[in-house]
Amino acid sequence: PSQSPCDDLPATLHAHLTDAVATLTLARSQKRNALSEETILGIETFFRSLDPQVRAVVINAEGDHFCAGLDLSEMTSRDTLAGVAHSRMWHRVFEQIEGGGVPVIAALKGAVVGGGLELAAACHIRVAEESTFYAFPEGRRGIFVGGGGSVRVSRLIGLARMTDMMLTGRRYDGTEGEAIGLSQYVVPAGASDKTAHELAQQIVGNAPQTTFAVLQALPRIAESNPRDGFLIEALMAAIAQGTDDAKARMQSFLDGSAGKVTDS
Ligand code: 1HE
Repeated sequence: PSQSPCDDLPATLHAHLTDAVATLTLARSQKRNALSEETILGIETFFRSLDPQVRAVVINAEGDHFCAGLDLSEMTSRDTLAGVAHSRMWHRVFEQIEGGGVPVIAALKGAVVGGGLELAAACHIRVAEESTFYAFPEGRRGIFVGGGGSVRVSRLIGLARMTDMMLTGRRYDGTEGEAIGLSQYVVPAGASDKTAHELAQQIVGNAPQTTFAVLQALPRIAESNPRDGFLIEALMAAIAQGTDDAKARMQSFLDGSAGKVTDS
């Protein structure tokens, strides 16, 4: 069954729900899916109103480009303080994507630039078509990243590559992007949405305690000093193992009724 998971979205976003997978589509291809304030707030509305039955989200886009970043036509009207508030608003919304408790997969193609790359970086898995190109045009526009890119993209590719992208306007294509960590997958033209939904289906079958551990504990462990990280890991492992769900899954492997690692 396919239905709308959220009735209150701006015209620049579409959403639908199929079983436990919700899809959010950037639907402003005539402006290359540039992110207006209304669209950013619509993304927040979508994530805040997600039904608890949703176990994975795919963010995809209409047209040839995932997202051309910040809507530059709205920038000129903002003074300094309003600019800070605007950036903090993006942070709040993207934190909802990254920390909302549901795995989010981005299906990328064409331009993934500026704020579009920041949006992609807030997702947990990125599937890029070969047509994808990544860049930070902020340097050329005389501005700086404001949607969390200095933290999230630096973490994905390292400070040196982030510095180079911002100073020189360097672009990476889909294949190069996968090699340096901008996406986890690279797929042929037209295939990102299908692959993203296939991955979502695999995630839906995971135990909730594992999804919780991966989304909530793993990033904290990565930011911790190793001694704290080992402790959080041990606590999280014990909590996951102690669930009836984990015990049932391990028993079904021992009974021979659960798949092996080598099964597809
Ligand atoms: C836009 C935007 C936009 C396109 N804001 N309107 N982002 C950028 O600096 C990227 C700017 N965009 C581009 O470089 C190109 O548009 C693309 C490479 C993405 C696509 O090129 P193309 O030839 O397919 O399309 P186009 O003809 O350039 O654009 C089609 C329309 O979309 C056109 O409007 P039209 O009314 O003349 O048809 C463009 O003006 C419009 N458009 N991109 C507004 N970004 C939280 S801080 C984040 C900071 C940033 O993200 S800075 C990076 C901004």
